[in-house]
Amino acid sequence: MKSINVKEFIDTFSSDESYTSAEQLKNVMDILNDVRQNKDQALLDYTSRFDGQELDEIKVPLSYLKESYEQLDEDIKKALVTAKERIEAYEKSIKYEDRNLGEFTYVYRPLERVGIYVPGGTALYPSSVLMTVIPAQVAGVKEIHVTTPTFERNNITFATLYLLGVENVYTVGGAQAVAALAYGTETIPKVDKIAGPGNAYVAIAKRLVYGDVGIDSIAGPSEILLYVDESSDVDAVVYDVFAQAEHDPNARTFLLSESEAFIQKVEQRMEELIEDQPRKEIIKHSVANNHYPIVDTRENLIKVSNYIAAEHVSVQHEEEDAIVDAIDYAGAIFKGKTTCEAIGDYVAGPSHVLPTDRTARFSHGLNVNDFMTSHSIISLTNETYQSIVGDAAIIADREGLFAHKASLLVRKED
Ligand code: HSO
Ligand code: ZN
Repeated sequence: MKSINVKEFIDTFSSDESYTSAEQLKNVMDILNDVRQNKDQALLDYTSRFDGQELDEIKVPLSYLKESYEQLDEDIKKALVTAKERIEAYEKSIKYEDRNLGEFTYVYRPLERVGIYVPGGTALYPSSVLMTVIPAQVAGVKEIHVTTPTFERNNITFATLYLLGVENVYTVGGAQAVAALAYGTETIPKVDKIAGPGNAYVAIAKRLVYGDVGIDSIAGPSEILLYVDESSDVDAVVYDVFAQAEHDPNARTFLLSESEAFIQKVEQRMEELIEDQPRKEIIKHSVANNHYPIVDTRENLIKVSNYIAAEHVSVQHEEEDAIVDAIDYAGAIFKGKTTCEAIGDYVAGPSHVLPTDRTARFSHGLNVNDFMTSHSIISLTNETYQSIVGDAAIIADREGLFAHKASLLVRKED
């Protein structure tokens, strides 16, 4: 076990998850340009080249979505409905509303057309469909277009999209999917904003198209910071570490405690349980390279937690209130020994699309308000206008913008 001192940790911890090589950048730029020029044909070519699938068309027939849903077992149908209802209720409860402030009104409007990227390929994530599409639906987005590198005719991603009533689904993944949503093809329309997690190429493509189109965030590998003490349940903590680690060999786990003895217990139990994990190869790789047990004082651990601003922070500690209060930056905080991170992945309510790789210092988890835009309506009374127009005119004069000054003064009453 490596137990790290905080100062040392902050000085030496460098996060290079978002590092993009010049070669990767060039590959993605070539894909973006190709899709921009050759549209659907480029999508079909990449799907054949990268995914080994010869498709005649990109759009998934509605009948495929429907048959996928109909073939689900009752238990998973029920589970998806539970998740859907809880996620909807949460998003409705946090949705911004217009604010009437007298001479000003601040209004929120749903985006017109959004693109959602749903990961596919090696694993299917119906939960990511729920966690991205529902916030957009609650916002009132008029058109939702989903791309996913998923080809199997009957699959749970299609089934979940059917449950949510999404009809515009395209079997295209990677940077080419982002390009299609950003610039439009014969089949896929250009959208206003792209949301949803994807692999490194999707992340690079999202960075590059930003400005032509809005994006939610740049997703990196998943991460958790656990704050534990002698009162925590050793096995529960171990499974929380494994639950993150099994996502990705690059997933990161930070295990913070004031008690060296407790950390040692967890580390030992990890060794005992790791061999029985079905995804042990990924877990071992992740734990070997990206697992950080840290022992220090409360004050220092809070500093480290705010520095890392982890995607998930799980506080399983006798003094959970004080610790949670002291944490300023996190994608989401899971408070208490029962509310584990995995419940948030599926059914708790808030979206599991959260900022990674220290980006929670300046951004937040995906939610209904990311699918809305806002503007102010300014409508001054004549009395207010007359009381401030002189000041505006003086500033216009000093800026040398004389038409501005005239526009102001032409309305001034003597
Ligand atoms: N923990 C992942 C989301 C996920 N987990 C999906 C299971 N399925 C990122 O927050
Ligand atoms: Zn997860």
